[in-house]
Amino acid sequence: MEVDVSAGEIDEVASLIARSGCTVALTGAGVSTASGIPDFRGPQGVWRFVDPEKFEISYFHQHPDEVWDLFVQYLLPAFDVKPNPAHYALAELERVGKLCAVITQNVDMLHQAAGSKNVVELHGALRDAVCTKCGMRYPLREALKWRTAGAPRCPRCGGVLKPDVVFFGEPLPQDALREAFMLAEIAEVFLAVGTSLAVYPANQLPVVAKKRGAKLVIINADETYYDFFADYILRGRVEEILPRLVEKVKSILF
Ligand code: CNA
Repeated sequence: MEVDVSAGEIDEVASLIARSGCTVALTGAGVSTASGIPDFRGPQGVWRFVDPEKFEISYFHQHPDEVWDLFVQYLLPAFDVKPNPAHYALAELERVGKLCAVITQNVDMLHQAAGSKNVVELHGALRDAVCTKCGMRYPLREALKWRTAGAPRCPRCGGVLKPDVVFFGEPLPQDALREAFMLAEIAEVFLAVGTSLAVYPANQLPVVAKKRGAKLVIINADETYYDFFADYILRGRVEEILPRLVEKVKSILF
């Protein structure tokens, strides 16, 4: 992995952002690896250890106890982690009026913890657990207390609870999806940050943005599925690149 993005590349992208009326960021699991949450497809990602099929919604319904155990093992660390410089840099970019929104595929809520206000959560969040039978919602932390092993059950009807995140094969929350595509349409600069851009339909957002005239900037440690489509590729660690980029934007503005 190359980590040395040149000052010239940072300057060019910073000046685009400083001049743009609306920059939008799409983030993925790579934004949170520096906080200690593994991604899915990176070199140390969860797919090295777990068959992705186990995060299919049909698999969850057949084997809820096994999936909850995996979930606790791999995604629960997300409860006790803190935002890293990448999250803080995006929050700062919004604070200085140069980021319209963060659209995130992450479920860890770290953008909000870092101070970002306009966050669109495309794949749900580790906030609630929802009953698959009666639809009742409970704070996920509470639900975890009721569980010894396997899946927690609904105290009201005994149904299996499901973490309120989007599994493969499930529809995305419609409001979030609509808002995300609307943002992609109005973006003048679109940053795809810490995402492999493998997952549909999130990976169509940069395509829509670019077709509508936005400059597409990909910031990621490894190649992504849409590198061929980008105007700029900043290859390296987001927690290093984003703070540099945002400092440069501020130095242009103020
Ligand atoms: P992904 O497919 O795992 O891709 C992550 C990308 O980030 C990879 O290309 C990595 O090379 C890259 N990467 C990892 N660390 C860094 C870093 N420090 N700096 C720069 N690049 C880095 O994940 P996507 O987000 O693209 O896929 C979408 C899935 C992942 C969504 O459904 C998420 O819910 C899911 N996910 C979320 C979390 C989270 O909430 N933190 C964790 C794991 C998976």
